[in-house]
Amino acid sequence: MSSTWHILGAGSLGTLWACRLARAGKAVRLILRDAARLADYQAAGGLTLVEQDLRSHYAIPAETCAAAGPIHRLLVACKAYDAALAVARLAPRLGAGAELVLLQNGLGSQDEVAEQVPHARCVFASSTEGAFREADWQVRFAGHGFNWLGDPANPSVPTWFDDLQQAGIPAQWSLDILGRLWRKLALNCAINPLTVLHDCPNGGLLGHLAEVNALCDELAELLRRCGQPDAASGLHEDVQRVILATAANYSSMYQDVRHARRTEIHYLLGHACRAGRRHGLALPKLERLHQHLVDSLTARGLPSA
Ligand code: NAD
Ligand code: KPL
Repeated sequence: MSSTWHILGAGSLGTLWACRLARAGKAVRLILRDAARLADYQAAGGLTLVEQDLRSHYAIPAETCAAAGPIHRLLVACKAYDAALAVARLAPRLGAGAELVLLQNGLGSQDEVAEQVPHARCVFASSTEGAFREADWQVRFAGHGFNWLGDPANPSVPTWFDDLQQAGIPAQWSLDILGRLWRKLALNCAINPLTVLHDCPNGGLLGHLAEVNALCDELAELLRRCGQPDAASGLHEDVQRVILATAANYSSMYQDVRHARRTEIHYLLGHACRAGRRHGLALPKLERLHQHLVDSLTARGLPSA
């Protein structure tokens, strides 16, 4: 079985992972959207990773999804709303025993992907690393953060897990990856939409703590109802800690909106509201927040799902 890392999506996180794996001598191949993107990439001659103003260049081979040949190990680094369709196009190349690592934030996209490849193993990841695109094929790494990986269906650690440590990718295998993803989703729901609606950095929410706490009440109740009591425990304090620790930063959703990019609302606040409805749980504050956010995105001409 080939040990090549195929990386689907050469955006911020895809580039960060691809460059670190290639630097450690691992076999890596990028899968780009179409022939035009592939030609553009080939003209650029590779990916550039910028770390503390140190630029390194990696001429990683690339192909489009239309290429032939089996894929055994796939890192899915698209946005949550693109992941299932992108994987569906690769499904014929993903045979029995294939393993996917899903880097998407929020919840819901992991199940959508798994439906496309029922015979493959899907490892979920929750990442707090930060990277952003400076130019085409060039990504800056913020230089800190961590990755938790786990498989709700299978506790055994994948054979390739040591590759991450060898590549300097900070990671731990988690036996409670769903709890981790739910906790991050709750943090994102309590912070990100309010930063958009109040047009402020994370620290601006210190002036709206009653509103933040009321959302945390509903989010904690939702987590408990969804069988995630550990993710609910200490949520209010954790949200305030993150607001203080990232006071000068703008949330990822704020930045998406500012740059007129589609947000992942469907897999964050949208997922929380859908889960509440499925459990017959009234979440009036989260539902109102969701509606205000949808209205705000629509007014800006951005997708609201
Ligand atoms: P991004 O937009 O920078 O990159 C996504 C890439 O996927 C783009 O290059 C896009 O062209 C590509 N893509 C989409 N559909 C494709 C297809 N069918 N075939 C090939 N390529 C395709 O996104 P990102 O910031 O790297 O985020 C990826 C995921 O990681 C998101 O869910 C995000 O929330 C999560 N995340 C990102 C960061 C970060 O710092 N960037 C941190 C934590 C989590
Ligand atoms: O993850 C975040 C984001 O901006 O998406 C934090 C910093 C935790 C704010 O919710």
